[in-house]
Amino acid sequence: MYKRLISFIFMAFWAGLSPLCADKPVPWQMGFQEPVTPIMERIIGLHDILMITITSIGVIVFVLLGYAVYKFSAKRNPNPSKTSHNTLLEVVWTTIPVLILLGISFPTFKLIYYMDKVEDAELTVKVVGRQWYWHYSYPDQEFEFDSIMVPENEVSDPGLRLLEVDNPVVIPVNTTVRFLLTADDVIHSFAVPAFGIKQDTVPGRVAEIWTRVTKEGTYYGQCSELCGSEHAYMPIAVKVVSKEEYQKWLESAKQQFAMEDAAPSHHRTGNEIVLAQNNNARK
Ligand SMILES: [Cu+2]
Repeated sequence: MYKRLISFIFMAFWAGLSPLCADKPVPWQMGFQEPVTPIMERIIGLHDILMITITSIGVIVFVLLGYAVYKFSAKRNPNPSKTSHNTLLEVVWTTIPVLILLGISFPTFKLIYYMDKVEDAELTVKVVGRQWYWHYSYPDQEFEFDSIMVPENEVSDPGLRLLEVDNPVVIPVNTTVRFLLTADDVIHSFAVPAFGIKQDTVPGRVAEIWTRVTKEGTYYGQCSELCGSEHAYMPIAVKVVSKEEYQKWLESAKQQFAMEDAAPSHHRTGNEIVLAQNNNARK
């Protein structure tokens, strides 16, 4: 009953918060972003269980501590007991925490294995972290492109400062997508909170994660591994569209980004972005 009540409060909390925090962080946001993948839903479920567990333990310990401080103060208890061992008590206070940890480990491992296993993916997107932007390719479609941050003075919405990019990566809704992740220079990390994704991209290695987004929209994340001076200027934007729209986008993207032997890409370098920011700040 107690547990149900707490879960209800958490659910009400999420429900109340969700209209506020669709897709991107908002000022004074307290909880997670609204989950849009089965992985993130499960992460929040585990978080709620753990929150109940640690809060209960904290309350019990503090109440016991307060009780001991009051009851056994020098004034109220001038002749303290000389007891130094109590076998039963020691067995109990060792066993109970072990059981609690074991209880926590089951749902945790279940979730880790769930996140780890890519079920038959319908689409593969390769993600390469570079100082300081993301590079995406669609190996089955033979095109690739860079995704560069939009400078502060050009963002479409002030809330998207340091989040908006020129070319978001596009994936279809309700489709299992496999991301293959690597890096060209140093370790970066591909993280999108609403998807429950955070994976280091390591030069010379390929990591694999999956996602299945259940709601259309544009979702934002940031590189989450300190990767150099412009670490803060390589956001991730994922646009999730209907399957029909995705097909249309594929056609236009193939034209736009066809694996060009053409001139070096048009993108702004990290330094140019910082210069633009600084110029903007001076104005
Ligand atoms: Cu990075």
